[in-house]
Amino acid sequence: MSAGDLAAAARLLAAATRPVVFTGAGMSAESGVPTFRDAQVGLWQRFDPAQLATPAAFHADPALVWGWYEGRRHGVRRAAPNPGHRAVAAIQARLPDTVVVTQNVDDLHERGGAVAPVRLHGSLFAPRCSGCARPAPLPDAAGEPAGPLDPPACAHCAAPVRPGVVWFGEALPEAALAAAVEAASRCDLLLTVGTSALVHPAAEIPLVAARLGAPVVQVNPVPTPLDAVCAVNLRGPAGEVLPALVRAAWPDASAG
Ligand code: BV8
Ligand code: ZN
Repeated sequence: MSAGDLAAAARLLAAATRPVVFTGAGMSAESGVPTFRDAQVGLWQRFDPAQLATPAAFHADPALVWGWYEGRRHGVRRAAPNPGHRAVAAIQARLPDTVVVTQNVDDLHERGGAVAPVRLHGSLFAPRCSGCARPAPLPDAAGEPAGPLDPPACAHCAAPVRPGVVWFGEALPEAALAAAVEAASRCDLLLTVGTSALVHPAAEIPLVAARLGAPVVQVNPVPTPLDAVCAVNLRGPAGEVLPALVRAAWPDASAG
C-alpha cells in the first residue's frame, strides 16, 4: 500500500458522510477465521466448502454439515475481533450514517463494536428449524465436535435444526439485500474489505455504488474483479490497512 494511495483514500473517507463498509471473509482472516479460499483444516480438508454449504449436502448428510458448522462456530467463539473490526466500528462512531454490509457469518463485527451490520448470508449464531423455520437454541453444552454431529431436533416439529446461514442455491434474505442495495445506492463512499467479489448477488453491492458515481476504495492483499471499478486500491491486510486509514482520515480519532 503506497503512502499516496493511503492519502487518497483518507481524503475520500474524511469527505464522506454516509459510507458503506462492505466486508467479506478476509475481514476476519487476521482473527484466525479461515476464509472460503483457505484450505480447510483437519477432517474437513477433503471437502470443498462450496459443496458443504448447500441444501443438498445437508439433506444428504445432516451430521456432516451440522458438525462442520458447529466446528466453525466454536472456532469463531475462540477468535477475537482484530484491529480491522475495531477500525470499522471507529468509522461508524465518527459517521453515524455508516452502514456495514457483511457477507460473513461470524459475529466479529458486533464483538468489535460495529452496530447493526446488514447480514447478507446470515449468521452461525442463529440456527433455525429446517422444517418450520422456528429459531432454535444454540447447543452450547454439546461442546466442539471433532467431526460429524447429528443436528438437534426442532422442539416444535422434530425436523432437524440447520445453521442460520444462506447456502449456495438459496435466496438471500430479502430485507437484508434490499437494505444493502438501498445503502449502496445512497452512499458517498463504498469501502470494500476482504472479499474476492466472486459470490453473487452480494458481489453486485459495490457495483451499485460505483454505477451511481460513488467512489469505491478496496482493501485486499490481492487483485479482485473490483479493481476495475476502484478509485483507490489499498493492497494489504485489513487489520493493518483499516486502522492506518482511520488515523490518516481523522488524525484526532482513535482507530478503534
Ligand atoms: C443465489 C454462507 C439464487 C454459508 C455464503 C451470478 C454469477 C455467478 C454465480 C451466481 C450468480 N448468481 C448466483 C450464483 C450462484 C452462487 C454463486 O455466487 N456462486 C459463485 C461461487 C460462482 N450464489 C448463490 O448461490 C447465492 N444464492 O443466488 O440464489 C436464488 C434466487 C432466488 C430463489 C432461490 C435461489 C447464495 C450465495 C451465498 C452462499 N453463502 N456464506 C457459509 O458461510 O458456509 S457465501 C460464502 O462465500 C461466505 O459468505 C464468504 O463470504 C463467501 C466467499 O466470499 P468472500 O467473503 O469474498 O470470501 P473469499 O474466501 O472468497 O475471499 C476472501 C478474500 O479476502 C480474498 O479476496 C482474499 O484475498 C482476501 N483476504 C485474505 N486475507 C485478508 C484479505 N483481505 C483483507 N485482509 C486480509 N487479512
Ligand atoms: Zn420445526
